[in-house]
Amino acid sequence: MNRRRFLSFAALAALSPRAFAQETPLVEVWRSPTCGCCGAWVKHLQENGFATKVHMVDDTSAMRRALGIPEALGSCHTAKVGGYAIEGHVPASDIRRLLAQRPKARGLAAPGMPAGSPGMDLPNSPPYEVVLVQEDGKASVYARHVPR
Ligand SMILES: [Cu+2]
Repeated sequence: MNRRRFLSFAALAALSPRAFAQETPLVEVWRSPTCGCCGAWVKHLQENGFATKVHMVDDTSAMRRALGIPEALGSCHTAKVGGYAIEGHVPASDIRRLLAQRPKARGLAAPGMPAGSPGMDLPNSPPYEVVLVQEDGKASVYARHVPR
């Protein structure tokens, strides 16, 4: 192996575990056993290349509080990925953008259970917003989605 070839091989070897981790981040989800739409959201994540680990709990509010998501922005399930909180039916594409941009924030939330969001699939739903929960707990619009 010549020197240049060796260097590029070494660079690849150094990079690849990280690249792999970025491609299949693990999303830890807390949901209740009776929540059907929660299961549909987990399936949406899996279909979009996320690894998932689901914890069944009777009440997700304790985890929501622990992750710093205000109750007013709450939804039916709470999740954690790459040091961020993900509350509710946030689309996988928003989570990918969050992990790529890594803003200083607590995480993302789709407050309530917006019709037309992943796992809440309903045709002809009105647009809904995903918010960025900032470090001080305030929310700003992160993405606006128009369900098809
Ligand atoms: Cu739901």
